[in-house]
Amino acid sequence: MTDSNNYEKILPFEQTDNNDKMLAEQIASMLNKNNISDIQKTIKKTQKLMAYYKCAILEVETKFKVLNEQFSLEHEHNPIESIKTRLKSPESIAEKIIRKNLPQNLSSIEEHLYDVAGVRVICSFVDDIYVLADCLLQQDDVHLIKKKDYIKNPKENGYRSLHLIIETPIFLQNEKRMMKVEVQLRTIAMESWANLEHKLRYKKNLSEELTNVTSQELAECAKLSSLLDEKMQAIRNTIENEQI
Ligand code: 0O2
Repeated sequence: MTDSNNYEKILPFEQTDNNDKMLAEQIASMLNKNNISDIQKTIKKTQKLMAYYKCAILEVETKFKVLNEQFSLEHEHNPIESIKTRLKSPESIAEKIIRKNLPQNLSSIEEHLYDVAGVRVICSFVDDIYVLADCLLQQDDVHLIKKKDYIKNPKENGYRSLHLIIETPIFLQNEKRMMKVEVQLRTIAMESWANLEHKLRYKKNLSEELTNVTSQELAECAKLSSLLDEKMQAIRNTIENEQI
């Protein structure tokens, strides 16, 4: 699991050229290559692939920004509090490839890893999550690959979020390319719980006893966070029903 704070606003392309190169070199060095020319070719291909994922992130981020604007105009309400994006780190990509026992090459990343490009949408209310997800999935250039509803079915530790793996095109100079993007939709309460849980879980030097106590307390916090979401939604419904 990568640090939730890896989800950041992405920089304009011109500022990320060096980062891209480093990223591509790191990933290429993890793939099985024997000679310099092979390594150079792989670096170039990796750099390209990562740039495509960045483009896909931009496309999906824009789709949500457009929806937010439209809601603001038509319903005088912005469903989105903030959007965070992240490109999966080379370490995380390598860890997943090895853990899942997948072939260590670039096509394997494209074919089997669904979360290299990540877009996280943070909403004020639970209902908005489902409205936004529906609006996104209705778009004719968005194809749903997989949906995991951890809001209706929270994970055992209390983790909640709606996850969508989608495929959407990016349009290059002479090519249309379908790219996979993981979209996570959550409320502010879910985001704050997940960030704290992630930080605490990665404290490696806790005793077993403390780890157990902490897990129970985190589960309790998850229930409170869910209750908070329910109450905020109920208040909003009451106010909206009262409005003439
Ligand atoms: P990263 O790089 O941080 O995003 P799958 O991709 O389906 O093979 P997985 O990991 O079971 O594998 O998918 P799932 O359950 O949909 O989780 C994907 C992402 O959701 C995780 O990313 C986290 O960002 C988030 N997530 C899932 N469960 C938890 C949890 O219990 N706590 C927190 N804080 N976040 C969670 P990755 O893949 O771990 O890495």
